[in-house]
Amino acid sequence: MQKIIHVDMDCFYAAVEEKFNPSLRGKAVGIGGPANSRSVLCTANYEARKFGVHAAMPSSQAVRLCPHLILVPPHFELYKQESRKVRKIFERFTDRIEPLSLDEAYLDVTDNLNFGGSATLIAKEIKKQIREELSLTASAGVAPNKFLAKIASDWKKPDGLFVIRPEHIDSFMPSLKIEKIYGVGKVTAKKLHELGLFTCGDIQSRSSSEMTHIFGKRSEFYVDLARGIDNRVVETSFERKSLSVEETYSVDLANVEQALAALPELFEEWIGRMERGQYFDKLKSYQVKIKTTDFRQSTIEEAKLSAPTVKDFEKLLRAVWLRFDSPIRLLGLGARLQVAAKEKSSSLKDDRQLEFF
Ligand code: TTP
Ligand code: MG
Repeated sequence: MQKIIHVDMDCFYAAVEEKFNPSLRGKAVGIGGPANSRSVLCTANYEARKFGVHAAMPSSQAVRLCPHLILVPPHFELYKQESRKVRKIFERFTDRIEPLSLDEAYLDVTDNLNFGGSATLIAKEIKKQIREELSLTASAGVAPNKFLAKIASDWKKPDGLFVIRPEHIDSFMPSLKIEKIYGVGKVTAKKLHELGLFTCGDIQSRSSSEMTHIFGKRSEFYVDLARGIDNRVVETSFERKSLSVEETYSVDLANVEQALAALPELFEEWIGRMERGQYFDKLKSYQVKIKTTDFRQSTIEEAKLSAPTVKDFEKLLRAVWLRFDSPIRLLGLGARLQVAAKEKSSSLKDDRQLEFF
């Protein structure tokens, strides 16, 4: 039986800003550009969330909901620095750590026999050290697998600790909403609702052939998750080889001008993810991909070791456009990253590896 802790920092970027600027404490804070820009929030503190403000919301809308909201531009270097300190604390308890982003990681503490072998006591101690040494709060989930540990860390946010014991899984799962299942996004959830599936219990009650019909090849994985079973291991040596974002447009981009106009929004998303994952240090090249309305596709790539600008992407887009010079339905931006020589084969049951161009 594995013992997994999932730790997720509370309103991480906002909490770091409050830490270094105490005048923000107790006030509603959003991290993002000014309300008169087209910026969206990276996150908001819990004070602001009371007004319905949340991550990915346009700053302009956030200020309408919460007029006294203080908008702070993001300082990624600061978040990285605090993230590294959190990681150092984790390393006191295990070397089996899988970071998911700057503020979130799985820890496999199965082999840590201190604290009487109690993962719950380890989680308490981790939270305590983060609070005392870094003046930040984290929420932790303790469970026999990654899926349940992640659900648990979210259960009592902020500053929460929630434990799902093996003997409680069978009673815990049936009422759990399908939206909580790993990999089920808004679109899938909507489809499942239309089929009358709202909870993990609903999934459990359907026959396996019905579920195969719905989920296809990944059916077994999802049905297992709905029963609280997850055999994925904590991947300490996971290394991303590339990072891409792409968009399929409901209205085709008819000419290069329209494609260029669509580029900044994708660029924002791409750069945000590159920053959050600290991937610029490992950049080898950047790419633009297009797919035409008649499904021809092409990718153009340029070597670069420092962060490309939106202008750099524009240049590539103009160049790749000439290959077909016809309307496109899909535009993608990507990066190829350096990987260390030693590589471990990793489980395919992880969406992050299906994302490459
Ligand atoms: P989350 O853990 O999703 O959010 P959070 O830590 O701000 O709040 P919570 O207490 O609910 O965990 O994301 C971690 C950080 O990642 C967050 O502080 C900012 C950044 N982020 C973005 O930049 N854009 C986004 O859309 C999201 C969801 C997060
Ligand atoms: Mg968080």
